[in-house]
Amino acid sequence: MIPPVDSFVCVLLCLFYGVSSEELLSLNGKWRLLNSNGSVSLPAQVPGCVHSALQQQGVILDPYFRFNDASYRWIALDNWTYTTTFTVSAELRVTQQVRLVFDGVDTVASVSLNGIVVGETDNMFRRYDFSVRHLLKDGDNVLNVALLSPLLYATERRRAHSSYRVPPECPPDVQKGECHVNFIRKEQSSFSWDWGPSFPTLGLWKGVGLEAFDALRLVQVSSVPLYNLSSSQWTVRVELLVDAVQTTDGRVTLSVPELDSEQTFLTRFQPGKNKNSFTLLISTSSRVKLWWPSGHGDQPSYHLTVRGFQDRVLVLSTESKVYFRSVELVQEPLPGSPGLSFYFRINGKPIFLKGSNWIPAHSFQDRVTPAVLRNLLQSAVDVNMNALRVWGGGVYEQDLFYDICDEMGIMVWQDFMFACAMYPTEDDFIQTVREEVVQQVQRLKSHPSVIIWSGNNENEAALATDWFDIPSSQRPTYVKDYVTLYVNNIRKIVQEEDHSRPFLVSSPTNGAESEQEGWVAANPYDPHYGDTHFYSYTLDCWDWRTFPRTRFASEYGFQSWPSFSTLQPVSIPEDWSYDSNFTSHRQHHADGNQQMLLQAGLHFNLPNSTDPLKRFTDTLYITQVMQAQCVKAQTEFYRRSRSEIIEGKGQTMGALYWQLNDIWQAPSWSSIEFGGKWKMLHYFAQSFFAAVLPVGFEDDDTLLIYAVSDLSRDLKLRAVLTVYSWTDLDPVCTLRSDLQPVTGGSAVAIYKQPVAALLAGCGHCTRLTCVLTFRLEEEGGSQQGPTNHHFLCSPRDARGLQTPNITAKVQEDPTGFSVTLHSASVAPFVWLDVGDIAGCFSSNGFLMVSENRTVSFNAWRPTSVAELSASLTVTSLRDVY
Ligand code: BMA
Repeated sequence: MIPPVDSFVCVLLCLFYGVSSEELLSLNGKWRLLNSNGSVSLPAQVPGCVHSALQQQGVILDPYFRFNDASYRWIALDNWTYTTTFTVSAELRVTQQVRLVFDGVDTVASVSLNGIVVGETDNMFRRYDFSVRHLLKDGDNVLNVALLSPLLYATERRRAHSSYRVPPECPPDVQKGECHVNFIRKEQSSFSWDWGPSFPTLGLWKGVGLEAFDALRLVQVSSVPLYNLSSSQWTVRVELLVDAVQTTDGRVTLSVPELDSEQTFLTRFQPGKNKNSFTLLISTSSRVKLWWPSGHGDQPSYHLTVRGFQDRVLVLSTESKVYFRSVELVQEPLPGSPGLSFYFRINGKPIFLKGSNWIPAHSFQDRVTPAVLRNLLQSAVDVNMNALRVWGGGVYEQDLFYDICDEMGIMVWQDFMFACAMYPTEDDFIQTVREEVVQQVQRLKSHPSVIIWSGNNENEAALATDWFDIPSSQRPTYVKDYVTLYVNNIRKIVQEEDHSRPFLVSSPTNGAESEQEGWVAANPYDPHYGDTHFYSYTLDCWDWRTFPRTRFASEYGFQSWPSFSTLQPVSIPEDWSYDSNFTSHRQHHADGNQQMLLQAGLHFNLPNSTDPLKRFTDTLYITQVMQAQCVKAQTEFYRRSRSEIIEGKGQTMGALYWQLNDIWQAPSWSSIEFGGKWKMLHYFAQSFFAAVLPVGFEDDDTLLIYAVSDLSRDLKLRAVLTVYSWTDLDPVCTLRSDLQPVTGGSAVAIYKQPVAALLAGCGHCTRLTCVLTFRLEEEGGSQQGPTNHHFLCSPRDARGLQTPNITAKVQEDPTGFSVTLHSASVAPFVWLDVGDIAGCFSSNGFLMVSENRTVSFNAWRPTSVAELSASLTVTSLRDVY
C-alpha cells in the first residue's frame, strides 16, 4: 500500500542509511486526463476515476441525478489516458532497484514511462509493479496510463472467444446495462445489476508510487494464528513477501511481546519477489485472549513485530496486529436425518450468523470514504449483526473495511469476485485470476473477521438449474470450465495459501455434497445441505411455510423504496409518482415495483390519497413496512429453527438477508439507504437479531412462542402475552406461561395455545379486533430481549383501527435528543422521519400500544431541536389509507 505522501520518505531505518535504504515516492495527487481524440482534457485526482474527475471539473453533473446513468454512457465507450510528470532525486536514481507500483488499475491499460511501455494491466483486483530504474532520468519524467474502454475490451474478448458463448451475454433490458462483463476482471456490478446502475468505471482507483531500494522491500506481510487442539498450542504463521535485489542470507526475528514469545530464524532472501515463511510458537498459549464475534465476547489484539537483519543490520521492520481465533465449518451427518449439518464453530463454539450481504458502497470507489465505511459497519453492529457476506459481484473491499470488521467483531464471508455468470477459461484469463487470488488471500488472510472464502456467487446454481439455456450436449464444456476455474485454480491456491479457514466453491452450495456430485450438485438449493438463497415475491411472506427450512440462509429478501429525502436530491417533482419514468428507470428488477405492491396488498390497504405527492410518499412508506415485516417473518423463522430438525430439515445456523447497503438512490433489497439512512427493516433487525428473542407464529391456528437465545449461559424464561383491542390503549388481558429452561444457544417452544382458546379467555377479542404483544421474562420479572408482536389478522382487515393523531415533541438534554410521542390509540408501524438529518432513532417503525413513548435520536451531524422539530414527520399505518 502506498502511503499518501507527496515527497520522498525514507521509510526504512535512516540509522542504517547507506547500508540499506528504501524510499517511497508517492505519485498520488493531481494528474491530467485526456480522452482518445483529445476533445476532453482536465485535471484528475489519483486515486480516482474518470467519472469523478469529469464531475469534479464540472464537465458532467451528478451521475446519480435522474437519468444521467444513461446520458453518461459515452464515458465508458471512450479510451482515457492519465498522465503525470515527476522528478526524482539523485539518491533515488542510484538505488539498486526502482519499482513503479500500482495498488489498483481499473482496468485494462498500457503503462509507459518516458515514452517506453513498461507493462500492461487487465485486472482491477491486482496490484501491479514494474521495474523502471533504467528509464528514470534527470528532470521531468512522464508517466502515462492509457486505459481502454472496458466496454470495447469486453466486447472484443467476447468476439475472440468464438467457439462457444459464455452467458449471460448481456444483462436483462430492465437493468439498462452493458454486455460481457464476465470477460473483464472488474467489479461485475459496474455494468449494472438488479439494484445498481451501469457505470463501467475507468481509472487509477488506488495509490500509485515509486518504491526504490538497495537490498529488499517488503511487499506484503501476513500473520495467521493456528491452533493445535491436541497440544492446546497456538502458533502464528508469518509470511513475508519480499522483493530482494540479490540472494541475501539474513535473520528474521518475530515477537509477540505481550505473550512473551520471540523467535529468530535464519533465512535466505532470493532475488525477485519471494515468500519467506516462519512459524512462531506462542510459549504462553494458555494466556491467549481470543477474538470473538460481536455479541459473544471481546476482540482483543496483540502486537506482532517482525524485524529482518542482514549482517546485524536491520533491513526490514514492520509491526501488525494479530488476533487469535479458530474457525471450523462443520458439515457432519445428523443422527436420523438425511444430509449434513452446516454451521460455523468459532473457538470451538457453534455460532449462529446474523447479518446481511454487503455490496459496493458506491459506483465510484474513490467516494467510499473511511467515514462511509465506518458508519455502515457501525450500523450493522448496532442492530446486533455479527456477520456480513462480501458478495462476489462487487469488489474485494479496502483494508480498512476488514480492519473495522476485526475491531467490531463482524464475521466476513468473503466471496471471490465472480457472480451470476459463466466465465471463460482462456489461459491469460486463468493466469490473471490466479494472481488476483494469490494477492487477495495474502492481503486478507491475517484478518480474524474473515471466516470463510467462497469461490463465487450463484454460479453452481446457475449451471445446475440451467439459468442460461445451455443445451445438454454442451453442458460438460461448462462444467469443465467451472471446475477448472473454481476448483483446480481458485480452490487449490486458497488451500495452499491459507490453512486456517474453510473454502466453499460457491454460494449457495451443498458443500461437501456438491463435491461428491462433481462440484455441481443436482440441486444446490437442497435444504439438507450447505447454504441456500431463496427469493419469492409472490407467495405470502407472512406464511412461514413458504420459506425453506435450510441449514443456513445466506440470501433472502424483499425490495423496498428508499425514503423521499433520499430520492429528492436526484429527482424533480415530475418524478414523484409511483408510475413516473424515473420510478421505472430506477427499478432494475423486472416487475419489481409491481411485486412490492402485490406483496404489500396481501396485508395492507394500498395508499390512495388524492394528493399525488402524499400518495407517492405513502407508497414509499408502505413498501418499507412490507419489506420490514417480510424479512422479520423470514428471519424469525430461521432463528427459531436453530434447534429443530423437522422432516430432516432445520438446525438453521445462519440468517444473512439480502442486502445491507445501497449503491445509489433506488429501490432495492437493502436495509440501509444510499447515504446511510436506516429503512424500517434496519430498525426491525435490531429486534429480530437480538441475542434473546421471543418469536411468535401460528401453526394450524395454534399460537406458539419460542424463546431463542444466543447467550452462552442458560436462562429460565416465561412468555408474557398482552392482548390489546385496536380501539383501546388499555390491555384487554395478560397471560403468562410457566417458567422453562432455555439453554444457551438454543430455541425452545415455551408457549402453545390455540388462538380460539386464547381469545375466548380474553374479553371480547376476535382475530379482527385485537392484536397481541409478547415478551420473555425471567423469574423475578426482568425482561429478556425485546417485546415482539403478532397480528391475528392482516392489518387491512383489522376492525377498529383508529387514526391515532400522534403528536411529537423534540427535546434535548445532556445525553442528546429525544422525541416524545403521544398517541390517541393503538398505532402500528409508527415511523419517525427527520428527512435528510443524518442519524438514527433508538427505535422506529414500532407498534405503539401506550399513550406516550419516548425514543432517542442519535444525530450523526450537528443539529438542533428547532431543526429536528421542523423536519420531523410521524406516520403510522392508518395515515396512509
Ligand atoms: C441474489 C444476489 C444478487 C441479486 C439478488 C437480488 O441472488 O446474489 O445477484 O442482487 O439476488 O436479486
